Amino acid sequence: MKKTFTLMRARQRDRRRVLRGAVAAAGSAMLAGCDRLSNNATFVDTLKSAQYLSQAAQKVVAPRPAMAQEFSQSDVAPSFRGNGTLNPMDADYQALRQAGFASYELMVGGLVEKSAFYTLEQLRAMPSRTQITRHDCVEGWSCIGKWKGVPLGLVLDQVKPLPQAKYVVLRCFDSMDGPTLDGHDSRYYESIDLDEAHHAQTILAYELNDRPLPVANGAPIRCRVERQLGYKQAKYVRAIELVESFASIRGGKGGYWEDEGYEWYGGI
Ligand SMILES: Nc1nc2c(c(=O)[nH]1)N[C@H]1C(S)=C(S)[C@@H](COP(=O)(O)O)O[C@H]1N2
Ligand SMILES: [Mo]
Repeated sequence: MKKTFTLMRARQRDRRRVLRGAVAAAGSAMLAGCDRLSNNATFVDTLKSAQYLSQAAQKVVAPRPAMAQEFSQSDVAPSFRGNGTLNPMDADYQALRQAGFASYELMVGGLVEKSAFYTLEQLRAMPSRTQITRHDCVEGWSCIGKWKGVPLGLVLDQVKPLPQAKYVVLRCFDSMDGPTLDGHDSRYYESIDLDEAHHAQTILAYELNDRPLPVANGAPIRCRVERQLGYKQAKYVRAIELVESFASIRGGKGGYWEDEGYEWYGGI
C-alpha cells in the first residue's frame, strides 16, 4: 500500500516536471516566432492566457501531430473525387448557383461580439493559405488535392467570439433527405472546437486545384479541417455559428454523420 502510494507520488512529480519543461519549450518556440505575430493583438492576448499555456503543454506531452502532412504538386490527383451530396437540390442553393454565386453571403454569428456577412469577393480579398493535403474518407478512399482559402481563424478574429463560445458550427445548404417544405431540417452540418478552428490548416476553401471550387466539391465555400476525416470537411457552407454547446442542435452529436453514430472527433 505504502509502496504504491510512493510510486504514485513519484509519477506525479515526474509528470509535473515534464509539464514544466513543456511549457518552457512552448514559450521559447513562440518567442522565436514573435516577429511576425506580435502585431496580432489576439495572438498576443492568447499567449498571455494561462489556458493557452496548459493547452500548449498538453500538446507537447501528448501530441497529436501539429500539422497534417502536406504534399507536392506532383502528388495531386488528376481529378478530385466527389462524395456525399454532389449538387444540392435546395431552392436557395440552386438560385445562387444559377447566378454564379454572385449574391452568396456567408453568415457568421452566434456567440460573437459582432456578427457579419461575407461575400465571396470579401473572402477572396483576405489573406489566403494554399495547401496540398490528403482527404481520407471513412468509406475507404483517399484523394490528394490542392486547396486555397481563407484561414477560418482570421474570420473568427474579426467577429470576435465571446468567452463562452466553445464550438464552431458549420451549417450547409444541402438537405440530406432531399428538399422539404414542412420545416423538417436535414441539412448537412458539422462542428469543430475553437482550437481546431484556429489551426493554421483550417481554411474556408474557395479553390481546388487552382480553379474555383466545383459544385461537386462544395462550391462556393467548403471547410478544410486537415487533421480529420472526410465527413468533417463541410461542403456548401451557408452559415457559421459560434455556440457554447451543440447538445441542443438537431441530434445533439455535433454533425449530420455524428448524429448517425460517427465519432465527433474524426482524427486521422
Ligand atoms: N455539405 C456536405 N458536406 C459534406 C458531405 C455532404 O454530403 N454534404 N459529405 C462529407 C463526406 S463523407 C466526404 S468524404 C466529403 C467529400 O468531399 P468531396 O465531395 O470534395 O470529395 O465531404 C464531406 N462533407
Ligand atoms: Mo466521407
